[in-house]
Amino acid sequence: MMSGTLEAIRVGGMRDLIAGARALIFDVDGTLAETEEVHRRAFNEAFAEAGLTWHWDRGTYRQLLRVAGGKERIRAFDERNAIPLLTFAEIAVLHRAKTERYTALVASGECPLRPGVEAMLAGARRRGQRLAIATTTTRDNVDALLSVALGQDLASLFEVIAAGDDVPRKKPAPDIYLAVLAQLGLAPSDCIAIEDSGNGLASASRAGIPVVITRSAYFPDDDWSGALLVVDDLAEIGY
Ligand code: XBP
Ligand code: MG
Repeated sequence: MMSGTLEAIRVGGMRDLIAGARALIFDVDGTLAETEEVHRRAFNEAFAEAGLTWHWDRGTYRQLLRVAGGKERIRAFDERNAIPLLTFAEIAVLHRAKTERYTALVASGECPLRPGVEAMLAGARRRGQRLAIATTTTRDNVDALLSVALGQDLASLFEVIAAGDDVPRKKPAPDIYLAVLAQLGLAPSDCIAIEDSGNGLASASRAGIPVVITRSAYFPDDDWSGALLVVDDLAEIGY
């Protein structure tokens, strides 16, 4: 049998499995939209506004993305200096400025949804599947993206949104997914997580949730061991 036919059968079988889940739990950055270039721009504009000489190019940002969470990322970068420049409190102020910049950029339409996302959400609504979000990013960023890229109607479909500092430990720790499961009142096996990064795969997997990976610009080839399915984008699954 041609490999293409096998591939079509495999993805088709997974489509039914995904459609049969009681809830779909979406990551945000890199999954709903390719947001990380806008995050990177917002970080750099906040650094300049604060009078810092820091500038994160794509290569530096790709390395720093291994650290989930903007505040934690800034601290990891600052700690490369023999004597870090910023206190935790100063990092928090800088990160709030970055978030304001990011939400303004998202509001101007900088982050369209990735292919297949809207169709998957509409399909979930038709099937009566519950929807949730489990993300490392800041809640303000989620609200900005959902309202601009999805509109209030589809945004209101997300019954549970767990974000950023809602939990003590960010991805790859399972905390954010465990928080979503608790709020949904569902078992891990009732759900499917949709993620774009190795940190996200580890976080959902440690919570016992099967994971579909939609590869993103900053994470084209992480270690996807243990993923249920890996696609280039959700349009491949097709709803
Ligand atoms: C991705 C992250 C976030 C963003 C930046 O989140 O790790 O830190 O890069 O957003 P996810 P903040 O893929 O889990 O959606 O600066 O608000 O953290
Ligand atoms: Mg992500």
